[in-house]
Amino acid sequence: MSSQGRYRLHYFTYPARAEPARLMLTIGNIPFDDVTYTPESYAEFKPKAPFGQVPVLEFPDGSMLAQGGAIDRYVAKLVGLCPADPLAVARADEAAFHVEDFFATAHPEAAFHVEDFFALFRPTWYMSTAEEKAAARRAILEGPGRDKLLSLSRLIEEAEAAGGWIAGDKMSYADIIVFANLSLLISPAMEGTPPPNLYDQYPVLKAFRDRVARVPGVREFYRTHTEPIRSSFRPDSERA
Ligand SMILES: N[C@@H](CCC(=O)N[C@@H](CS)C(=O)NCC(=O)O)C(=O)O
Repeated sequence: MSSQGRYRLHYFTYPARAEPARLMLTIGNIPFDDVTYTPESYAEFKPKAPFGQVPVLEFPDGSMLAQGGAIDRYVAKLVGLCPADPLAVARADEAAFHVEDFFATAHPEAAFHVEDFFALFRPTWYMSTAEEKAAARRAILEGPGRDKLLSLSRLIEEAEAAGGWIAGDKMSYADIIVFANLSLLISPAMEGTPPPNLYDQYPVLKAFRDRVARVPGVREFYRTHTEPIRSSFRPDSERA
């Protein structure tokens, strides 16, 4: 049941698929209940979720919207972070789709053949030892991950030169999604691989991540969400 007049965003505590929506609602000053689950407490919500998964955005009337991408785009429109021009929206999506499938399911054998940058890392979550994970992630970072980071870097460099932001002259949901995924990649959630200083090798990505981290609503969010797992989402000068 939704609390009166407020959105409720259902997700796990960690800063992954729901993080862009959390940030955009904060930027737009839209009050919402950030309903976070542990694996244990999630079991009760799962049967109520439209597709049995989170994130889910629950509207004040109790109806629900699933799929992180749909939620992001709906919230972006609510708060003025969705461009009006169809081509600008396509540019936003181009960048967002390039990065946002971090959690897409891929078989370990297929890890180096998937298209999306973050999907590369998915199989490593299921490796049993820290050494195995670190070795697999290093291989990704030196191989296909590097190519993906370089293409993202080129995309951002060209977009910034053309308009200032990924989809033109205004910040959009694409900037928030790319920021959240770049920050997650170097979060303590990744257990040290990739290393927190990964973007020293990618100055465009480093400057971009830092720039979005300094947007007032974003900075404010991480001043009140101080869990270690979110330390990598802060501006560089405020990272521990
Ligand atoms: N395509 C969906 C995927 C959602 C998804 O994979 N959610 C995961 C957490 S990131 C989940 O709910 N896992 C628990 C479950 O499947 O019960 C989206 O983007 O929202």
